[in-house]
Amino acid sequence: MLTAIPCTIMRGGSSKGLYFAAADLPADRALRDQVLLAAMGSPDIRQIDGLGGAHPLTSKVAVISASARADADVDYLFLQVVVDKAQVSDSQNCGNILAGVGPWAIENGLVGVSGPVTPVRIHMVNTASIAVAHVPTPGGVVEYEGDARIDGVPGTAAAISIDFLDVAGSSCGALLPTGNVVDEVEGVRVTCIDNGMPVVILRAADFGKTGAESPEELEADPVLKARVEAIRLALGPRMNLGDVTRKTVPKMTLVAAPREGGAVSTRTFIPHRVHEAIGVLGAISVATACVIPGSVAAEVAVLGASGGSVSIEVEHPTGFFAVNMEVEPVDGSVRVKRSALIRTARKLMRGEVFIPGRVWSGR
Ligand code: NQM
Repeated sequence: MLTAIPCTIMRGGSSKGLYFAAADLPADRALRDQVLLAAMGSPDIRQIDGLGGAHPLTSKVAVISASARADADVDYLFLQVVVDKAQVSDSQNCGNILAGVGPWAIENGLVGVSGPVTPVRIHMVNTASIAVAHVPTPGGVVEYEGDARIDGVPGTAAAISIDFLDVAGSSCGALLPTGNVVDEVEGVRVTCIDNGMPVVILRAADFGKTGAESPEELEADPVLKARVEAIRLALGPRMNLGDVTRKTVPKMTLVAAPREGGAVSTRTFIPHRVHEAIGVLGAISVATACVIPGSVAAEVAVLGASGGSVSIEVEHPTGFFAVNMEVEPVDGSVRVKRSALIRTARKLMRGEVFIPGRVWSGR
């Protein structure tokens, strides 16, 4: 007996995942997680018995419903299905999968088209914060094709511009969760920051790295991985995240001076595999650290003219991630009034995913 559950597979930014209506999944969390593990084929490093792509970036889920909030059209809950463990985590948000939420909400009747571009106000449940996605809808339907290019994804697609309004401290309670611009842990100077994603920023040079290594080279270094993980576990409670042993945050970003004309070079552990690019909210957090005087990122970053409006090109293993921010200085740190960026998304498949057993009787 197989249970059929309606599902859309989408690429969101440089990630890929399964998009569900909340009403199509079990309300019981444990049962819901069991369904999602079966849908993805976890735990298994190949995810051979499911739809997952055998990497954290392709083992992601969006759960979407109409929002009861006055400031949002839809609620978006992000879930990370761990590839090789029977774990589903809501401990982080995902700005890449977010890129598919607006198109999905319009096509599933949760938001009406309001012109050639339809703004969709998205309540990001994981972090109780709001993003506004501007979805191209010429002729009254979602347009996926276009000429926007984002690094980490081949080809071009229609641009979805996304504004983040209030993401500072959304997971950790403060932009600088430890109260310091720099902390020392395990003998290494770090900057802990949360502008939408909890990130620990470390200097690549402090680990004997240049910051130009490939993800494969970094993942093949067991000493580096052990040091980075020890720092992550030590900082979890200090960043108000509690015991992070089974959590996918904080992300650990090695920074170095830019090599390609951007502002800063990055390599990010998410937190055990190394990202092929960088996460959306992860990039916003790193870019924010670059403009905080004295931070570990500011020490290596090369910034253009600073002012109220800044554009920071974050270099990553497969290109650049441009973050536009409106910032104002406050007591040696900054207040970010707004962050904006461009993503693209592609609807890949719509149908039903079949789950072994009669686990869920449907709506
Ligand atoms: O930081 C990967 C991704 C992400 C998260 C990760 C993301 C974000 O690239 O907003 O997008 O850091 O786990 O999808």
